[in-house]
Amino acid sequence: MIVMKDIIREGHPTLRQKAEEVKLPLSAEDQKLGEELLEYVKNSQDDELAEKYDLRPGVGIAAPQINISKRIFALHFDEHSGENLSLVAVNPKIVSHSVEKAYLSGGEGCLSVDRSVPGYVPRYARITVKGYTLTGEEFKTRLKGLPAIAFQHELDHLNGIMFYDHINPNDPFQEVENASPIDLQAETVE
Ligand code: SB7
Ligand code: NI
Repeated sequence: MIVMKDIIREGHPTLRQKAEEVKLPLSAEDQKLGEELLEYVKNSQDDELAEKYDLRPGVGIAAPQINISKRIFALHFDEHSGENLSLVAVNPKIVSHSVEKAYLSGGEGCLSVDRSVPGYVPRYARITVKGYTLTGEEFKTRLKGLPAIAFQHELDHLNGIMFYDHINPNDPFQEVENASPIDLQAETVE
């Protein structure tokens, strides 16, 4: 089971590497990795388990964050979030995207970043994505709203990119051209 001490933090070189493609069909080891990533995000969103194991809540986690430089991540939104998405993505890709952008008005956080970095993180508002599931089947789906933002945050981890790389350093809250804010009740999404 993944816990906070397994998660590497900014400054660790793995977070800046481009992760390796996963070989298909998935090895038993890579399948287990995907299952563990999904288990982490699910557990971290369960108040009791999060408290018991001292897990910081997150909607997603990518393999490089546990120092495994492979192209695999998990995303999970529980029923209460109003979203309905739970997936492990293997070798994920964005195949097309909107011109329009979106950003979370409260900014983004990251399990690998132990500080708050305020500012707008411009993302594509809508994306069509492709990848493989844990059982090696190809998937293709369209995402918008928070799931689209989260998918891009995780995909960035596979390419060595941190969310704050996208924040305008001179004016973190500068209006983003062609973008709609996404207002969530929660201040900062992690
Ligand atoms: C979308 C996704 C996240 C934060 C903000 C917007 C994921 C945060 C957890 N992670 O650090 C996963 O990489
Ligand atoms: Ni992150």
